[in-house]
Amino acid sequence: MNWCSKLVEENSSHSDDPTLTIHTTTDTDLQQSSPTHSHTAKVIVIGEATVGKTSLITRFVKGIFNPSYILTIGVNFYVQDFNMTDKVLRLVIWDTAGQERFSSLRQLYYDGAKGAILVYDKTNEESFEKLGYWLNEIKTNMGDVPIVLVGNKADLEEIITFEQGKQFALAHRLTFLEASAKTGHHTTKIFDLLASQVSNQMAHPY
Ligand SMILES: Nc1nc2c(ncn2[C@@H]2O[C@H](COP(=O)(O)OP(=O)(O)OP(=O)(O)O)[C@@H](O)[C@H]2O)c(=O)[nH]1
Ligand SMILES: [Mg+2]
Repeated sequence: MNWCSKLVEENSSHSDDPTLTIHTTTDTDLQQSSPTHSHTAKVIVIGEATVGKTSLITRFVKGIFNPSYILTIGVNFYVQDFNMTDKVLRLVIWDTAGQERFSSLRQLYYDGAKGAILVYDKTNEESFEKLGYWLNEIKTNMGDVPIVLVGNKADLEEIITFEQGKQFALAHRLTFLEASAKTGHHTTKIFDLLASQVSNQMAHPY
């Protein structure tokens, strides 16, 4: 499966709520980018603050890594097209804020989402222990959607082992990958897998 590497565009549009900054893509940009796309689905990237959600997305869509921490305020979103065998699937990827102060926006994150990337940080035990909480949030608010579990920061000395991540994934029937936004390890694969699972689910919803 290939994916179109072009990030369509990230424009800012501000709502009245100062905590909610949504980066949007104009209709014209979308049409110019891929007039043939046949399906669109919203997916979310979720998990504790600082686990690397924004870094994984920007590594994937822009091919860059920023070592500084710039917290996500509210939500950002990105658009990416995936060439499936029979169609082009457009994923609108919502980059959510992990910090607790943005929890009032959570419902907005979940509404209408068709899949999730659930991220923890291999060097941060608490981010792994909170996975059950996030999984419950996803299942309660989104139902039985495809979920890819990602143990990020695989380039650093680990606290959470591959085996621990795998056991959690097996217990909850999740797809599992370890990745590094810094080196790019598995970053494309994460999104390809989710796109493929979302596409299958859309074709066979029951
Ligand atoms: N070494 C290393 N650092 C990483 C990796 N991914 C992210 N980081 C760093 O971890 C910090 C937090 O990354 P972000 O991507 O901003 O984290 P986030 O999950 O989006 O955080 P919130 O927006 O607050 O929810 C930044 O300093 C990143 O540079 C990685 O794979 N390896
Ligand atoms: Mg972020």
